[in-house]
Amino acid sequence: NGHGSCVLWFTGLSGSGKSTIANAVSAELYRMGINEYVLDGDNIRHGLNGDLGFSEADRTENIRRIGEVAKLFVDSGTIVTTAFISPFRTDRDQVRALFNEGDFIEVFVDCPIEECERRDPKKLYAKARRGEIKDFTGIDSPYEAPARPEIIIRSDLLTVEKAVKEIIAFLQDQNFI
Ligand code: GGZ
Repeated sequence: NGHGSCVLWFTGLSGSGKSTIANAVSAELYRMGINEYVLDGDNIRHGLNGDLGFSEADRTENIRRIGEVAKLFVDSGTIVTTAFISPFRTDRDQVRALFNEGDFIEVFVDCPIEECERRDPKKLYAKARRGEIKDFTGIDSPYEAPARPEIIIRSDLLTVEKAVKEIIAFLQDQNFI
């Protein structure tokens, strides 16, 4: 139906709003009649990557597999959105290298950790602070912010609607839709 395919690769801290914004973008693409799909923890970490935890090596393998799956979706003509912390720059860059120039769109959901921790929807930051979760991103495991993301969403300053508009405008500007 006459649109291009690409991956919108969301990256950011737990609680930054990646999944919320990714799902809202996908819902809007669906309304526009575009083939879209969301990869997130619900359909990947519980299934394909159910054998992986949160060590550095497991996160790297998590992201590698998700990159390969995203590539299959892009090959099938789908606009795929992914919502994973993907904390390591080299892992994200290796995924980028799987795609044609321009087809990997890194969306940095930039939210100060203080705000993520204040939201703490699943009370995971509180658990990490109490030492009940080890290797929690931003607490005792690193997050490497992208150096040159295609899109930066300050999710503490923008509504979800405004974030969606900005991302859809980017896709239109790049002639994907
Ligand atoms: C970070 C963790 C951890 C640790 C469980 N560190 O807010 P959430 O719950 O829904 O999102 C987090 C999710 C992160 O999984 P990802 O696959 O996105 O991570 S990565 O890209 O780094 O592989 C959080 C939950 O899993 N969670 N333990 N230790 N987040």
